[in-house]
Amino acid sequence: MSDEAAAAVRLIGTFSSPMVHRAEVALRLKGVPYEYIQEDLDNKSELLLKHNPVHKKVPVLLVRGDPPAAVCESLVIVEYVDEAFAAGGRPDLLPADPLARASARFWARFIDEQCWKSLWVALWAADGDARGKSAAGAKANLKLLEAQLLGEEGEKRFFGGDAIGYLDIAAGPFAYWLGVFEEMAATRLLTEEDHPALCLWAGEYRAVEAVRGCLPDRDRLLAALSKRKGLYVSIANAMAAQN
Ligand SMILES: N[C@@H](CCC(=O)N[C@@H](CS)C(=O)NCC(=O)O)C(=O)O
Repeated sequence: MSDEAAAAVRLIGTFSSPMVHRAEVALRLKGVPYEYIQEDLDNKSELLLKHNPVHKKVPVLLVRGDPPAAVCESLVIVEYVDEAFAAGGRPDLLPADPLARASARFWARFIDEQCWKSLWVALWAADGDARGKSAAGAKANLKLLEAQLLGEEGEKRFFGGDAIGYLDIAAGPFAYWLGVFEEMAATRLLTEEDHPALCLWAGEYRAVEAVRGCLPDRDRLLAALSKRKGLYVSIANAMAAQN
């Protein structure tokens, strides 16, 4: 895609969203200039509802033209950005090898479908028994993910090796947002004792310039997320009821 087309990229998001963070990191790593459109999730804009009528959630990436095309879902956006902005010596986010790509996608799906669910119930469910059971599952899930950082020659800096990539972006919310959620819920799930490699990775991830440049101020994030605590509890209760 040309630089002119890249300049037309707009991201609908909100600063407190870990899923929007994924999209921003992908754009920054690829060196794609973008305009950020701040969304108010308590009063959703026509623009968001029009372009993500299915889920009505951020992030949404608007690309090209009038009317623009919309790409929804954080990991779909990351893959789109990787493919659409491949030229010009930009770094690849997904590995080149098909097996490694499949593996990265598998673990990203594991993060979204299993890890977050177990973490969410462990952090927020009203039922103490459900919280306790889910905490054990969440820690075990994090341990499984952590094992992906251990290569044949020892611990890897990032999931794909020496350079940050797709799976790091998928797991990125664990490196910053999870600590804030843990503080709000007064529950520790990701610890240096249980997950030393994942904690080391989290430090490496936060230190990457493209990541550092779009991490929100922690106090501001804590204040914004705290306002949504009631919503988190009701989502976790519904998840616990399905188990
Ligand atoms: N699976 C979606 C999840 C997106 C998501 O949950 N976005 C939240 C903010 S983190 C949102 O827009 N929430 C608004 C709502 O649920 O009404 C993705 O990965 O993009």
